[in-house]
Amino acid sequence: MRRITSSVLLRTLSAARGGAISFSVPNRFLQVALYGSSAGGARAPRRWWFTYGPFAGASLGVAGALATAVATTSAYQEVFAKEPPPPEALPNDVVLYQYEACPFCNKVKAYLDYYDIPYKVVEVNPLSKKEIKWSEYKKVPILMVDGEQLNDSSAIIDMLGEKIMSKKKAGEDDEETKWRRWVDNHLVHVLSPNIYRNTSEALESFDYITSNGNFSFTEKITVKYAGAAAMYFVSKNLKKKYNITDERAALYEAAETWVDALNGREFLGGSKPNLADLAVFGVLRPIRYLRSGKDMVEHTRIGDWYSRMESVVGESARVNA
Ligand SMILES: N[C@@H](CCC(=O)N[C@@H](CS)C(=O)NCC(=O)O)C(=O)O
Repeated sequence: MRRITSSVLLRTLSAARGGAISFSVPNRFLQVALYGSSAGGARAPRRWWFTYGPFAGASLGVAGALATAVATTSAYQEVFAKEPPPPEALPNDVVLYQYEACPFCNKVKAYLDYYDIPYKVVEVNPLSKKEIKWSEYKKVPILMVDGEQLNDSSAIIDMLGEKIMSKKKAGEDDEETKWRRWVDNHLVHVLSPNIYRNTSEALESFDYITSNGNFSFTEKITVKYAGAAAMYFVSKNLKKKYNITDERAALYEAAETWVDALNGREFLGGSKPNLADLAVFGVLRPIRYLRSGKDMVEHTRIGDWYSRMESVVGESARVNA
């Protein structure tokens, strides 16, 4: 415990000193940082059970209600259906090494969930990383597909697209590619300054992180308070690094930019989400039910699209508990 506390404090000091922090300094925290949103992700309620389920037609009598329910549900599912691969293309064994609220991991999960590719999850301890000791690549997500190791969220998604979905990679100038790049180069950098904006939001974030992550009992307590304090300072440096003056304004602007990109379409992909929709949804999932995510939905037009994404991505394809 003392070792963790002092290393956290050391990093806090180095960040607070305001010098240029090397990426490895905030990274140790970033990896824990976006960690553990139980309110979002796969556990988010499936809204359509309420909106389109049998209760929708209750006032029409039993037969009418059932007919309405069946019709509306299937009409809904037709529009918002998942797109599973042909069964013969499904791999036998897919294992995701992740941190629960890491935005990059959630991007991969959004893909696996939407395409209904069953996967197991191994939650990595961000301090010891003992679950990925065998790997030379030390970041998450790592995806093992029938024994083959895939690293880096965007590369993983490209590989899965080619191997399982038999999809050709979109061109560099393609709209989908452009917005996927925007997610990796812009959107993800706006998240940390927001979820650690002030002490109460930093504590809220670390409460999620420690409640849902793979930590020992002592790590949980230490990481919650020391991590929140450290990230509060680190996020100030991240703001400087990415030229963000007002973090909330930057988050709202990103959300509005995305809605503008939709240009009236249900999804960027049209009537079905494409990889950019899945990427934006995936990285926003861990923050959606934190203060920053609630503010974002309240103050921008992104909520409708986000709800559609929640519905269409549906239940998790994760197979282990
Ligand atoms: N470009 C990578 C970034 C992955 C990444 O930075 N993951 C963080 C967790 S959110 C991590 O593992 N950091 C560990 C470290 O930097 O040591 C991707 O898209 O997968």
